[in-house]
Amino acid sequence: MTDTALKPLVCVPTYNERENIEKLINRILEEIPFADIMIIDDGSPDGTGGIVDKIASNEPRLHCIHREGKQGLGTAYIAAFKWALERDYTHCFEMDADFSHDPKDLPRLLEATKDFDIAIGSRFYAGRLSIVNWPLSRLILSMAASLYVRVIIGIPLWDCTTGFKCFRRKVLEHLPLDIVRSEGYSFQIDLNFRATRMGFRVGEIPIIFADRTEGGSKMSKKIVFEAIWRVWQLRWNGFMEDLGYFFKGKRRPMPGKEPDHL
Ligand SMILES: Nc1nc2c(ncn2[C@@H]2O[C@H](COP(=O)(O)OP(=O)(O)OP(=O)(O)O)[C@@H](O)[C@H]2O)c(=O)[nH]1
Ligand SMILES: [Mg+2]
Repeated sequence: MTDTALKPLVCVPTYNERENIEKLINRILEEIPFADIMIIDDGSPDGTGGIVDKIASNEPRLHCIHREGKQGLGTAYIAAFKWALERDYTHCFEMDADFSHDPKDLPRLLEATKDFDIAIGSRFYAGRLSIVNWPLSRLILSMAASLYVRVIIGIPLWDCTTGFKCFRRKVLEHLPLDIVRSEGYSFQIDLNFRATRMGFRVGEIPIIFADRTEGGSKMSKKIVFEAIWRVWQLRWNGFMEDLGYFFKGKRRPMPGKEPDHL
């Protein structure tokens, strides 16, 4: 897809990714040269932010938000989305810096937003695994998380926690970014839940996901526990919202049924 009317922003949160960042920036710009990149660095002690600034001084497509201290993925993405909404970007990607997400898939996800409002890179679409090198424990955790989310809040997605996504601008304009508080896995679940309830079409595009080879994981027990209880909070919020619709005699938008209602 090389439509000149498209102006995507690839948002990449970083914390200690010095081994990956330069290579990743180059690969993204190779695959999707008409996109800009926004790195959101939380004061990485390994100097990732400084490396980005150095590259950005000669690369106008590269931008960086520097934040003080590790503040989590959720607020990092929200800062980047708000920055994009103040400008004329047509799409925003979410992407990890550790090469788990292949830059080659960026054009495929963008293409998929012709049919969907959010295209998500799915690691186990229709039950088919496409994961390279991941420890069995991580695989089970991720699949179990998606099943748990499907059962409790009923999002019709195979992979609810993936962090490789492309949003059409319209979605970000309507999501209540100021009230989303989720940080890790639950940030992905939260946005998927809110977007599907608003009637946006969320589509899964199979991708091959590889474990990181450089740098260390930031996955923690805190992130897992946050996801477990946040799902119940989302379900409760959804229930209260439905009660509101019921008493007002209104119908809430059906996922994918009224894509142009907003
Ligand atoms: N800005 C910012 N980036 C973060 C933070 N935590 C993680 N990241 C980045 O978010 C992306 C995903 O983090 P990972 O450590 O790969 O976490 P993960 O993918 O859940 O775990 P692994 O499978 O072990 O890699 C990477 O680009 C990280 O550098 C944070 O608190 N702030
Ligand atoms: Mg990772």
